[in-house]
Amino acid sequence: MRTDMPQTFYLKDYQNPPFTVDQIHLDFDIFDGKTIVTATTAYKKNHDGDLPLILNGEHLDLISVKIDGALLTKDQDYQLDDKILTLPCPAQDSFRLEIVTEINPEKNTRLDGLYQSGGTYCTQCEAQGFRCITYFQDRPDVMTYFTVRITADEKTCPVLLSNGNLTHTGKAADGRHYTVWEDPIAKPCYLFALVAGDLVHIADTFKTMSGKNVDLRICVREGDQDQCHFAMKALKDSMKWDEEKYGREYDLDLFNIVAVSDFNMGAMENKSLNIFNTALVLAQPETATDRDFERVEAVIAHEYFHNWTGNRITCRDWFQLSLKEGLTVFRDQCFSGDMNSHAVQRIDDVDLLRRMQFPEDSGPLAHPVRPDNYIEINNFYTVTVYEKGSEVIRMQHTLLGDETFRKATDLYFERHDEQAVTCEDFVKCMEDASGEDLSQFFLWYTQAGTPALNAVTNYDAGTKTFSITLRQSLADTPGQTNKKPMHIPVRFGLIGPDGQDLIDETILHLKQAEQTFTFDNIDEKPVPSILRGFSAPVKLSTDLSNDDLRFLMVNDTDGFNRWESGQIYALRVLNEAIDASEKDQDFDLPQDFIDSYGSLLAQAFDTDCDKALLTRALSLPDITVIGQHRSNVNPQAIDNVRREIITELVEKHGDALRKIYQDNRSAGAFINSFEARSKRALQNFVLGLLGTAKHENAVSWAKTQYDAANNMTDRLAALSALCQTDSSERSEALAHYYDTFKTHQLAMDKWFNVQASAGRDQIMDDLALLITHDDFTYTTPNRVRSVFSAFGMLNPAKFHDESGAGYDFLTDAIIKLNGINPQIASRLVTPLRDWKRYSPDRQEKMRACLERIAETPNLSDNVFEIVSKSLKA
Ligand code: 0A1
Ligand code: ZN
Repeated sequence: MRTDMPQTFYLKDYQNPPFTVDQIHLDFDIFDGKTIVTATTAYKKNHDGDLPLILNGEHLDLISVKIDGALLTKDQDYQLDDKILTLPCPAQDSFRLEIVTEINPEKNTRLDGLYQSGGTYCTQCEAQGFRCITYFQDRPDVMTYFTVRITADEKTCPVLLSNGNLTHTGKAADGRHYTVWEDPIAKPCYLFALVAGDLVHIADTFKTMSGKNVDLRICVREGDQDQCHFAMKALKDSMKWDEEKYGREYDLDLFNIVAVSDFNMGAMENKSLNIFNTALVLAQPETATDRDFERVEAVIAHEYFHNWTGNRITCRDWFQLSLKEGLTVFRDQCFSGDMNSHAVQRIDDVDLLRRMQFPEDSGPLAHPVRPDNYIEINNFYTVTVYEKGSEVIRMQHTLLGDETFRKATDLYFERHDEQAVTCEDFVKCMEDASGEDLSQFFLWYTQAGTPALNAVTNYDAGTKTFSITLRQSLADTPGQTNKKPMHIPVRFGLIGPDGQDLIDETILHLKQAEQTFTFDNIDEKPVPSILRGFSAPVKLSTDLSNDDLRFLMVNDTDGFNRWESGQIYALRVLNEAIDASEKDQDFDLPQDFIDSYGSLLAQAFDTDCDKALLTRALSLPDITVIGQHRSNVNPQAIDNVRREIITELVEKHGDALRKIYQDNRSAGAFINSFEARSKRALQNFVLGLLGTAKHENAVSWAKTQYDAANNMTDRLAALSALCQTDSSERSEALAHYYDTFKTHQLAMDKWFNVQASAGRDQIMDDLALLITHDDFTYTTPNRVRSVFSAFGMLNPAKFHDESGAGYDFLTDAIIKLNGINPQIASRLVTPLRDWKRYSPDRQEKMRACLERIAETPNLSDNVFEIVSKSLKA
């Protein structure tokens, strides 16, 4: 166990920066093996006393420090440790500090600050990477004007990029050259970026709403250009959408995107120089799935939208991270809905929230959308800050209505442009534009945990009144007890026996622990549709019967609730079956359930069928979702029961399923429309179902599909089905895939992923082969995720094998990665985090693994925080 306790940072300790920065000039001299950074910064004293200037700096070799030209001496004129450089308060109110540091990007496997990816130098400064470049007040409320000069070898680094406008270029000695960049907009240092390397680009232009032309570029490695056109279209669509929906125009003449293969996250919104994981830029049908295309579109939009929600208006401190992330996720979700399908988008967003955020919110690392303390801020780029943060913005949109919400965001952009602000500042704009009092609503930012919402309904035929009583409660979370009732907007409808809405859809404002809402003049017993569109991130329980659910599955006008009713119904059936199996009792799948599944399948033959929605309706809740509704979770047992039920459904509806598969088989040229993608989704869903049920056609159909595939969606779905088996077709397809795609990194990630997530009995042997494969490496996060996240997150039945072998496998990787890339290591702990939810034997093994990690020498703050908090629970 680490004995030195790392520092915890608290929101309540926030203070204004003691010094502000008028401007900074950065000079990068890049050589193979070392980079010299000279930072010349104009500081201004920002307080009355004599506070020292405290500069953050890590992994740096300090060469020299000068104030107004005078060289300073260590220990005499300043103090230095491995994290902080402290200068006593200078006598003058304004002064120029020149700091020279040496860094070694070639050796940087942490992938923050300046590092190298495939020969290209690039930066990642959010949240605190800038301090690995030079000594600076590394905090988002220090905004300033950057000029940057980059000098490097002209042959190996013909392209030299930074933020803002290119102002000078020229030759330097020894075959070197330089560029100078000036960013006219003040920004915090986490938005600084630099790229130097041998890159090619595709170019386009966008004419903004005021008629300005913006040059757009996507820079990639030679050979990858053809895979950039979809991202370029997504960028232009995003720029247009932000103008139309939010009145936001792009503010510079140039917008660059650079794709690199080694990246800790998805992408980064650096001002005018976004840096992306290649996985979220490159997309062409032969190597990217339909899902990849959707993600590229969404993330391109997300980073672009940050230009206003994040960059022009940024966060005062990192506790406010959701100010930019929640809002920007909300914006990208709405964009994707507009580009594709709102109902499908909502279902997928809620599905993600439930599978990932609900467990976080009820586990040992539960934290509010606005956390109030952290050890390592990189651990707080969470689904709570992002996805629940987006739900919190969505609720404000719901409370204000579309028009007033727009007025409120206009006010926000006007009032806070070029400022670093708080979540309170945002909500105040919502209040000022609407006249609403959102003080109770603000609890959504400060109270952790998912509220439980219970609905009890009553119809009185005599008085023709319908009433609904809503009760809310919020469980304790680490550090938070006795929580207050929240303001929960419950979108609500009443449906008559003929399937018609009996009232105009309304919003019930639940503000107290319990409230009853009554509706008069309801002539017949209605079925209530509660929480339409999932209008609040809560766990809803109701007194609806299975008949009611089946009725809503067909009749609800709200697409989300039609899907939701089917899921609740399926969950009930699955849970009964699992209960029976745990008690060694027989269980007969209810005929009503079999029939209602058959009715859903029949929809596939309607000419106007929405196949994307239907595919989701046909999908049974997965092991993770089912597990959330149980205690002493045994994922293997859940998996067995789920497979049995699927097998029975396939037996009962074999003809329909076979016909749906054949009717929807891809044929002819590849089409990338929403309709075509929906059709592929249905086809591949059915193939997966047949595979799970070990249907007699499954292997041969999957192999035929694999062999005929002209796109990655069909190919990977077929390969995935084959990978569940021990057939010769599996080995043949894997070998063929390897031969075909061995030089394409992203396609190879899928080759690893599909094997690591397969439910084969030989999985531990498969994994051992994968991590000793020549193409495996611990230094590329995508490859690491393709094995370890795929296994830990997508393969619960095997990861939680009772032997504990899965836990040990992940633990070894975490310990290894702790020394290579702490951010990636700490994210890999997630599958072990909720150990207390599992069966006692599993709990014991998971806890032992967490302890083994805790005892690792030189444990990083990142891993320490997650592991120690998990163990404390
Ligand atoms: N702001 C980015 C997310 C991001 C955060 C940290 C990173 O490196 C450690 C990289 C990206 C976004 O929301 O897209
Ligand atoms: Zn973001």
